[in-house]
Amino acid sequence: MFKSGYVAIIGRPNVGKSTLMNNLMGEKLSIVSPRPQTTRNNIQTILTKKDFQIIFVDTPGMHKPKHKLGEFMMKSVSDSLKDVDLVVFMTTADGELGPGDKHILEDLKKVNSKKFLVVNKIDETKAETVAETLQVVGELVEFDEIIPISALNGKNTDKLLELMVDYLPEGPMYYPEDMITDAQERFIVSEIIREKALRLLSQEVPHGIAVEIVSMKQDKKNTYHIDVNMICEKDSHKGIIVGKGGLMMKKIATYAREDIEKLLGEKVDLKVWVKVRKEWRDNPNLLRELGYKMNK
Ligand SMILES: Nc1nc2c(ncn2[C@@H]2O[C@H](COP(=O)(O)OP(=O)(O)OP(=O)(O)O)[C@@H](O)[C@H]2O)c(=O)[nH]1
Ligand SMILES: [Mg+2]
Repeated sequence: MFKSGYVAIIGRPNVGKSTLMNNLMGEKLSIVSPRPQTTRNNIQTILTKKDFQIIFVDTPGMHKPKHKLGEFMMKSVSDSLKDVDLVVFMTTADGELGPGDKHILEDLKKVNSKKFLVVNKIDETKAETVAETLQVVGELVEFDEIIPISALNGKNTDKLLELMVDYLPEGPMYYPEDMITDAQERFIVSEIIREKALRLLSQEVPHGIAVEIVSMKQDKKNTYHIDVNMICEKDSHKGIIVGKGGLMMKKIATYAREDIEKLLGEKVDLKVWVKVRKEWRDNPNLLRELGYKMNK
């Protein structure tokens, strides 16, 4: 019997959702950083084996939106919960629940699909705290399975995958077997650049950054020439991104280029320009242009 279905991974920002999806895929397809609100779009990846196909949906961390971009992100999460076969609610073991988690759990009660509770980062938490968290959360919502894991070092993730397959319905192959994501190459490239900015820049600057691919072309030698705009919100932020003597910008571009070359398997010539677009996170037209489109 061939099984297939959609598995959405939801939870607060920074709990490790994207790390888990990458671990289950065995490939880095969703960007990861120590900063909350790294993921901004639903990222779909496809894991196909002999007897199953899972479509994972990595979602933005759930939070109270402070601007239109945040509203887009939260709409993406609620969209991900429609028509999925299984919802993985991920949290970390803090022993008690913050208001963020409580809010998500209330939403989760209304969801009809199967539900797993996954407590992540057990590599850095005491076993007692993990047990307390499992109990507190388990009392609020009924879960089909409860699994403590470490997405970072892969502890229990094989077990989690096995359980996911157990709960999947019989179904068709939705995507060709060699397809691992439905995301466009351009999108992944822009995300890689944003990830480097998130990791290398400090304070509030990285949250106000978007990356726009201006052009991406291959020459006769197969080298990719990629021109991008890095959008930020303030002139002062532009100064920080560029850095003294352009050093910060160079660092971001160098790290990004290395990853993009691995992704595309070809040499890459990457040019980045920094542009200021005041309050772009609240500007519907700019949001749309940058790919944060609210459908309906
Ligand atoms: N120690 C430890 N760190 C982890 C684990 N899983 C993820 N992390 C780290 O937690 C941070 C956040 O990971 P992400 O995967 O970006 O978290 P996320 O839930 O996707 O975050 P958003 O996209 O912002 O919602 C990164 O620094 C990861 O390396 C884990 O199992 N153990
Ligand atoms: Mg993420």
